[in-house]
Amino acid sequence: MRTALVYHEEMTAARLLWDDPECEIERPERLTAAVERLQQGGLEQRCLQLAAREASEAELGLVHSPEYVSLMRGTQALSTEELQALSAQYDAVYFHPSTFHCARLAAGAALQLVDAVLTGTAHNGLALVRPPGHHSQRAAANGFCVFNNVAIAARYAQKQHGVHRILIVDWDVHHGQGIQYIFEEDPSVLYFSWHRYEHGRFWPYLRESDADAVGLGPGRGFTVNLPWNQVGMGDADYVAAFLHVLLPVAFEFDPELVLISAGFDSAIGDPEGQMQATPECFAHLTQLLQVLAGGRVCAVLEGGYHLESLSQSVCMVVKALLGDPAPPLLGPMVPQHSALESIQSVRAAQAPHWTSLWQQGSTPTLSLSTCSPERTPSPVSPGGPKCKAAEAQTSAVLSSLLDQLHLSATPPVRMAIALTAPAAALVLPPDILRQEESASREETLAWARLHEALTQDTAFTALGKVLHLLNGILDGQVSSGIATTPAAASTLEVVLGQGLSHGAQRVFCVALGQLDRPPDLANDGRTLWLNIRGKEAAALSTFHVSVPLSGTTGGFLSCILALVLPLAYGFQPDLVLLALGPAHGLQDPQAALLAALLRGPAGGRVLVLMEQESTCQLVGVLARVLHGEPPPSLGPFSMASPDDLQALVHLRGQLEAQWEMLQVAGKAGGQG
Ligand code: Q9C
Ligand code: ZN
Repeated sequence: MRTALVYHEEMTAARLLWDDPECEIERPERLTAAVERLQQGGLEQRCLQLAAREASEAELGLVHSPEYVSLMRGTQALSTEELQALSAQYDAVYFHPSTFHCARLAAGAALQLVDAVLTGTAHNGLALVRPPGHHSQRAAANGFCVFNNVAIAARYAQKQHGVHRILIVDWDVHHGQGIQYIFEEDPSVLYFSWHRYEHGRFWPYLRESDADAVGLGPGRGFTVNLPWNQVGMGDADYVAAFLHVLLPVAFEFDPELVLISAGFDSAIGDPEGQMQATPECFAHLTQLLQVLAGGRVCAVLEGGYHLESLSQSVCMVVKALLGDPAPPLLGPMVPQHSALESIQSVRAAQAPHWTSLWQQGSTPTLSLSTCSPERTPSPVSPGGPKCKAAEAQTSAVLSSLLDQLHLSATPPVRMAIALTAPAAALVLPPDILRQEESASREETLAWARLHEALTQDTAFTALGKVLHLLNGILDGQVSSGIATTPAAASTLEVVLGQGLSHGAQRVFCVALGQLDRPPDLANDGRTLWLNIRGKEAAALSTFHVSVPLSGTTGGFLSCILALVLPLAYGFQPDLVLLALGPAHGLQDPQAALLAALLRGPAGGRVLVLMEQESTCQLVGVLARVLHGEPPPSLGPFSMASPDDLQALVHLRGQLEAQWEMLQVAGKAGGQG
């Protein structure tokens, strides 16, 4: 895993030379603060550090007019008064004698990053640049941006490296109208932007920033705008936007390269954005994008004006790029009504162009608390639907602070694997631990006694190893693990019991194949059980859900994005168990994608339990994704079947009142 970090100190040279309250936030300290924080966190040293080069004028010409490039070249020789006069020709722009040099370095840094990733020198990377780029247009500077770094990088990747489809994800809080204009007729570049919009009352006040701007001519459907109409959007809103809008479309598009217009003015504390998303959220957003394009993700800095928030968010993105598990999201995971309205409107506007958006929003008619024979318990705060007692909140805050102390440190071992039989054919990265140790005989016996199947020789040995692995995860020694066993069902039951009694507040259990929910499992909100298999879609209770396994890539993806991950992020487990039972029916790339995405919700704490006879191939694939490598491609996109869609809509209808991360509409009965 190699992550490139492209930077050049000379990009700190440009600065505002006169009084302008609108422009003064775009300061050199933005870069120095971020770089210092990366050094302090030991992150810079883990990256492949590259010094930015200047983009050539021919390269700038991939996007900008020759006249505009000449005009910018001329700024190097202007007096302060002349610079100020030229700046006034544009909206929210200032020039400095070093601006041209800095802006060429900024564009060049993006090109170098693309070169490193597309030649295989690095797997992914970040370019720390200023001036930013996404507002800049063919012949105009705008919004602190001079050259459109990301747009130039996209055209360069296509021309120099023969890349066909590129996804640009613009998570800056402003609309990158420059990128939109450059690619609006081009179906080879999918541009996604969310932005503070407030029904058009926020800068840059453009009608074409709204959700109904979808691109022009052959580019229709390849511009995806998600306008936020209120400030205060947070982690739940951002994750919901990715799960319900960006990722379905992105998988269907199947990009070969992902460019991120990585502005951090969309993070908490930023004076421009006024949003609430935590720095940790940006690790999750990055991780969610790393399952695309074979992990070829290039992030390029755009905005971000609160130095502390900016620096922390940058660190989170770099950690995620390096493959470290993302810290858990600890705030309430309930999207805001206004966010759901925005999600609904962009899904409606894009539905004609993307089959992956065809499942309709549904009316939450059947509430489980009224239709289920089982009582709906209050789950343990904060990980579940609606429990807002004041004391519970206070103790939850305290315990999550304590959790954070314990959980935020990255475990020394990222991935351990405990096999029942030696697998010589299994080739793994060297820092994956092959665990030989077992839990003590007493501990193992105490659990084995409760299950006939576990007293048998191999099953008992396997149980000892599984318990040791689980304890390592619960103690924060190991992040994730894989264990094999000849008795998956009983072992899973023991792991659940041990997990819940030794430190885990909530466990999310995803069971595939012939594995039933243990009959005596308490329905106390501490275990969320999801079965993927069979024919039936049913929510047997708020905490017991069954969904069929789809045969199509579209159906499988919808199941993960529209059901599994919303439940997982809404539940906020501190451990995920992924159990592959007999006849689980998953293809290797499907299992890999599921495992990669399940690293998110529980801070990377994933334990995979597999039947002993699972192939070496599957064990290896899962080990690598849990170690942080990108999953292999699912293969060509095929539409979800009507039955798949019906199952998901049915489950959403049953569950969305309790699990609000499932919602895709602001009002009952909305479509999209
Ligand atoms: N208070 C970037 O983030 N001023 N550019 C808006 C609203 C211009 C932002 C005024 C903001 C430009 C790259
Ligand atoms: Zn911005």
